[in-house]
Amino acid sequence: MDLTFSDEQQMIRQMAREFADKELLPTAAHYDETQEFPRELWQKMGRLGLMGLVIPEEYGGAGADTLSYVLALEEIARGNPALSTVMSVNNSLACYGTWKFGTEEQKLKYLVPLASGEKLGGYALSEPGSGSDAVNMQTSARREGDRYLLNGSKMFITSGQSGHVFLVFAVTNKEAPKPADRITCFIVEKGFPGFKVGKKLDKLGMRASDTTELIFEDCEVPVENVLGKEGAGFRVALQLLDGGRIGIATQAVGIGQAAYEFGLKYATERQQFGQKIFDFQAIQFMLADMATRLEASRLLVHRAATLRDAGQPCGREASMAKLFASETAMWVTTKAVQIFGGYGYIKEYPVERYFRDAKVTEIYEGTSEIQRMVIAKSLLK
Ligand code: COS
Repeated sequence: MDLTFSDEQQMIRQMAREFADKELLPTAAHYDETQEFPRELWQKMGRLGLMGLVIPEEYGGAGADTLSYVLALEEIARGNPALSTVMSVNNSLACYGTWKFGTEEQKLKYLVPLASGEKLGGYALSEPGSGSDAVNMQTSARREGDRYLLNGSKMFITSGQSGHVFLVFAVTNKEAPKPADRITCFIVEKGFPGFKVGKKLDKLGMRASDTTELIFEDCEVPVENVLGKEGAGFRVALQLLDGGRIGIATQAVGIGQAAYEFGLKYATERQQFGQKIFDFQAIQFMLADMATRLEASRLLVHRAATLRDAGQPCGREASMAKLFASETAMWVTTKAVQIFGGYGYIKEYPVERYFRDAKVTEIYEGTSEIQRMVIAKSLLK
């Protein structure tokens, strides 16, 4: 029983759950195998309002709250984790960033199509030489008249191939004494002259979501496409990651939940030594720990989302949720593979895929080590 959720929140979760059961679970293995982006499924998600859940309806979104968003995102992650990456990046970073920091013109031009699912958005912060140390980026932007010229490259960009619009961070003033003041955020369309998509990366997991390098060679970006103020880009990046990390934590819960459910079902079917393996206490204890750790992760996610809905700072809680939920997802999927034994190690069964998909939740939008740094820093405040 969900005593804490409103009717609307439960309705949104139910809608996402039905979509995941009907359309995502049966097809996820296929898209993992082919590494093909499920364009039609993404379009359906757009029509269901899942690509701009917290964005007001006047800007093409569903006008829901963050708690509804995480309830829906968990279901999508359970069905197809790669599509939950696409959903999370579009919602938490591209849409939320344009809504929070954009001008009215930027919202009408970019947010409306991104939130309604007509176009797909991405977030380009990391570079080949700067991941955790994001402020040390090399991509530069120099102003020439009414445009900026961007030069450099971005790495590990979700939806690099299938996406249309990206929030790109670049150094505009490398002399600024504080490194954070050197960076500006730009809204960059794929069609802008000098924008090139690099090679698609062959990943361990999340294979239905394309990840690429982006290359900028005197890429022409109009001055009206600066998002927020010049020199404020690094703060924009970190503020967006606070929300993004709630999304990744949610995704980790969905991945873990799927692996747990498959493990539980298998344990009640598989016979060894003349009984169901669930009847062995070793397996029961594994499943009990899996269920408990998942519930704890979920509560951390819901707490971070609730704080955000209340307009309170939630950076620390987002980092705690991401740290705990991603390490839980890795632990739970490892146990799920163990319950399946040899069958857990082959592609005919889904748990090896969730195990592979889980790993990146400990890495992207801030590694577990970065989350611990953020949390540790907050302890002294
Ligand atoms: N929201 C808004 N502003 C923030 C912020 C947040 N969550 N965190 C820090 N800031 C501000 C700081 O207040 C500071 O501004 P002032 O100088 O005006 O006070 C500025 O940003 C820079 O802060 P600082 O230099 O202290 O950086 P931090 O120590 O806060 O952050 C880490 C350093 C390493 C934690 C940060 O760079 C980080 O999160 N790195 C990981 C990046 C990442 O997740 N990469 C993956 C990319 S997406 S796949």
